[in-house]
Amino acid sequence: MNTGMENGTVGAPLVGVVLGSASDLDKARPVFDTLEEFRVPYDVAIISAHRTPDLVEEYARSVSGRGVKVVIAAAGLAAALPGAIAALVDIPVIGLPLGGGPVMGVDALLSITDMPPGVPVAGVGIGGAKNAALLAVRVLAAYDPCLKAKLAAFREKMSLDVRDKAALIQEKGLPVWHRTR
Ligand code: AIR
Repeated sequence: MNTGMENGTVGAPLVGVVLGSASDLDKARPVFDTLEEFRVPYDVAIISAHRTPDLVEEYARSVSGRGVKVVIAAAGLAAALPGAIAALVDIPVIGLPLGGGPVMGVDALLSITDMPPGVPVAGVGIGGAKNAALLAVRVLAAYDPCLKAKLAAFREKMSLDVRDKAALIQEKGLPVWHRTR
């Protein structure tokens, strides 16, 4: 667990990141990097829906009291974790299906997206760790003008990067399309 101070972000965690296993850590790394890029405080818990069901409930019961606004829950295989947490909280839960295993994460993807009506989990693609964090940032930015401005700057930089790459392709001699206005 961290308080947010250790990773360059300050304050009580706004995002709770939950991993189904310590073995998921590397695959979830872009979540931490992206939240840190936006200076969003988070903490991390390792909790398995199947191996530590008691911790799922305890964790879920703790989130609102701790001021957590969004949960990102990542798991591979039969990824029940995001849904199990969503069943117990009122805040948005973003499910991050992790690849690997016999069907390369399709099992986790379906476990996360095919929730019964009444218990929504927002899903990103298999291994979509960066997008999971960006989605959490978007949720928080709806209530935070400073974060909204950072998000706008991030999107602008992304757009400029695409144009710069197109310019590089042109330098290589390809007839690149240009907008007319
Ligand atoms: N997992 C753990 N408990 C329930 C599930 N679905 C997932 C973890 C990990 C995979 O099982 O999220 O992706 C393998 O975990 P381990 O600990 O055996 O490496």
